[in-house]
Amino acid sequence: MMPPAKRKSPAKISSPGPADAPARLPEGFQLITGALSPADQKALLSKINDVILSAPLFQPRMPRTGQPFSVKMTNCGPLGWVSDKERGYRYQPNHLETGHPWPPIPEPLLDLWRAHANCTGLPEACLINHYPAGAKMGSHRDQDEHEPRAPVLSVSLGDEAVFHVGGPKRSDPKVRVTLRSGDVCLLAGPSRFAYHGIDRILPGTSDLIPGGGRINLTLRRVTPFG
Ligand SMILES: O=C(O)CCC(=O)C(=O)O
Ligand SMILES: [Mn+2]
Repeated sequence: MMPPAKRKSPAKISSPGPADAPARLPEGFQLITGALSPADQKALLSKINDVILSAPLFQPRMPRTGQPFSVKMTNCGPLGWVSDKERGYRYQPNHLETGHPWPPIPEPLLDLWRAHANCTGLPEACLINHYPAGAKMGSHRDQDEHEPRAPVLSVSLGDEAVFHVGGPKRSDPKVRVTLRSGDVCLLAGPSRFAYHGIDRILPGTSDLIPGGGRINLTLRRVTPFG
């Protein structure tokens, strides 16, 4: 007979979770696999490349320490999310380096928002993250926005990524999901302020982006509706 299994103490980050309580996707989190066809992904990537030509990717830095992120970022929309050593995390209407207003959000992204966000009003910011192989994004909550009724809608393009999502506390159990090119996910309802991040990129899993890598687009409403 097998000896009784030893009870493990719950890990801080666990996938799928302690043996007696498998972690579940948080309520309100939605993953829409294959939301964009390969042709739609190509068309969207071309529009994002146009955005990057007028609003170049920049290297964000952590508040206070000035440590660089491993992803580069830019934005489109009336507001863009930036971070630097001196002033920290914030939204602002101008590019961090050029000082120019961010270009408009491409229409296909607004169509995705209208189709899936399930809320009145439009997003004001689209953060564009570029992940080369080896880049990651630590666990965090998107909490610089002031309209909790609006979800964060995220679009993945290029190489696959291992995404984790947990609950409102950093110590809540986390579930890992592979995000593939063309997938859309939503942090909505109770999951809107859940901890989440990117553990790693899986190089060579997509040929959408010449030279590889991943682009993630997150649509956000920043100011309250109405
Ligand atoms: O790259 C992703 O899928 C997540 C990005 C993210 O969480 C963010 O930009 O706040
Ligand atoms: Mn986030």
